[in-house]
Amino acid sequence: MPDIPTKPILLTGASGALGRMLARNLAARGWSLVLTDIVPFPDDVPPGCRFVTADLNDGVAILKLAEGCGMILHFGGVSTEQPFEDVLGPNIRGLFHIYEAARREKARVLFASSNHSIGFHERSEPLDADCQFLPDGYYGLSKAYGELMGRMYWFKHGVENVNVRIGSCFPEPVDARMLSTWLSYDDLAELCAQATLAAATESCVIWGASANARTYWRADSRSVIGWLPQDSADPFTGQMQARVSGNPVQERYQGGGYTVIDYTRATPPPGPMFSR
Ligand code: 15L
Repeated sequence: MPDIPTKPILLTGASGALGRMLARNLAARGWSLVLTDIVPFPDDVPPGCRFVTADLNDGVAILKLAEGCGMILHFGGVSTEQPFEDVLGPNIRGLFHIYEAARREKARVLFASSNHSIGFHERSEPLDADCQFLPDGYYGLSKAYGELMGRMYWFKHGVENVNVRIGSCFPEPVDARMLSTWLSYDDLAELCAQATLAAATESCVIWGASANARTYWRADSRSVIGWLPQDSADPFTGQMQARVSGNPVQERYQGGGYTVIDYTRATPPPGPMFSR
């Protein structure tokens, strides 16, 4: 398996925390990257990369950026819970532009999905990647839509896609929930590299979490790309296990703090919605 892709990679959301880390990591492997974001790239552009400012709402700009690329690492768009109207353009229309570009270029897509597409599953309920979507807000709903769009483009147009349901990708876990959901930067970078280099992926879903003993998540398609996380939140258990919110709704569900944003129920539902 060659370890340098034959075609350049388009990385969206390049100016965000994960985009900057991936740009640095993948460029250091000698990869050629087209970086894009709606805001300027805050660092020096790494060797072998070029940066172009673009809005995901602009379909023509996205088609142009993707020209000649064999892979789109899609980290762009709204990355936290926001009002519906703010999510709509970047995450719904923008994703359509990404998939149309992939279709034209015969490129593969890695979609940075999120645990918030399934955030209203109970923490006590271990999930396989084929579980029901249970979004915990407009952001999570846009991620469920993104995964489904990938499925549609695979079956209808043969566009391969790897949907990474990211838990919490930060330099270190910062609370007790992240002892279950944490994904290290190195594990994410390796996942992106292997998703790019894999011979074939079809349309698949991988839990984006390191090897955490307290994980909520089980079976997924990681073997399709040969990815095995090397890091773990376990060494942070002592420091983090007492860092809980005290909010029973937040502590009940996998999506944590996102589940209680604009939460208006007087009483929570009785038990797990789906038993798997
Ligand atoms: C996400 O999807 C967000 O992008 C990130 O900022 C975190 O909030 C993360 O989920 C999480 O659930 O910890």
